[in-house]
Amino acid sequence: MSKIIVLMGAPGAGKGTQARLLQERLGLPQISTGDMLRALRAEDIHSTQTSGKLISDEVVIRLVRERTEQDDCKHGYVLDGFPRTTAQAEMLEKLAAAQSNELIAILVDVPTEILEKRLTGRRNCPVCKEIYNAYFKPPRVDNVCDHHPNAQLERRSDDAPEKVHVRLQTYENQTRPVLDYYRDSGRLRTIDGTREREAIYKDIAAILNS
Ligand code: G5P
Ligand code: MG
Repeated sequence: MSKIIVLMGAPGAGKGTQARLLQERLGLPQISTGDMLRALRAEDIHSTQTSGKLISDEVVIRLVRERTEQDDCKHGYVLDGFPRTTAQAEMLEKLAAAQSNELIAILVDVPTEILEKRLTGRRNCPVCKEIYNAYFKPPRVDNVCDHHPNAQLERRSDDAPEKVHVRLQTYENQTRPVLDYYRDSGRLRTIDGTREREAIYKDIAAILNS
């Protein structure tokens, strides 16, 4: 039975960082609804993302359904940033059943005070998508990717301090109930997300092997 790994966690918890490692090392495709929505380059979606609020369930559910039908998802996949509402979680149950996939939810747990610095300090390489942090993981040369000397790092529009606040609140109001849902059905594993990324990866790999 293939696995659907649902990486849960507040904005800035490290879902994207860990999903990228799982993709590189285990070959499991990373399905990041945030990245997919940004790639659409649609003005209304972009402005909602920038505001820190959620895109409609209908749009996001359609994206996930279409993406998971592709061949590379046959042997499982990693969801990063989905589900974020109870309606999305219900849709995922149906999808998992139809695909005969087992679902494991892993919460990468990080306190709010740390999240704020992680988000406002975050910078991404536009070429390889490597994630840096001005405070915790700066590139060797200021604002330039270590792997792409011609690439200036970019900052997400929703990483501005006032947007970060809205995102954290949206998470509390709309995504917390999803955590409760997985916890109540005995499928939520929680790991301490305040450590180094390799230590966190090790815990995730151990959960997947158990
Ligand atoms: P996204 O794109 O899903 P968020 O807000 O959930 O955005 P975000 O900000 O992408 O989540 P992350 O992926 O959890 O955070 O974290 P990350 O990028 O890997 O790491 C964040 C920072 O922490 C970086 O600076 C990194 O260096 C540092 N860091 C990472 N790991 C570690 C570690 O182990 N140790 C240390 N010390 N530091 C670390 O969603 C964006 C928007 O898209 C829409 C919404 O509008 C949303 O606001 N959207 C959806 N709308 C509706 N439904 C959905 N399902 C939607 N999905 C996206
Ligand atoms: Mg992310």
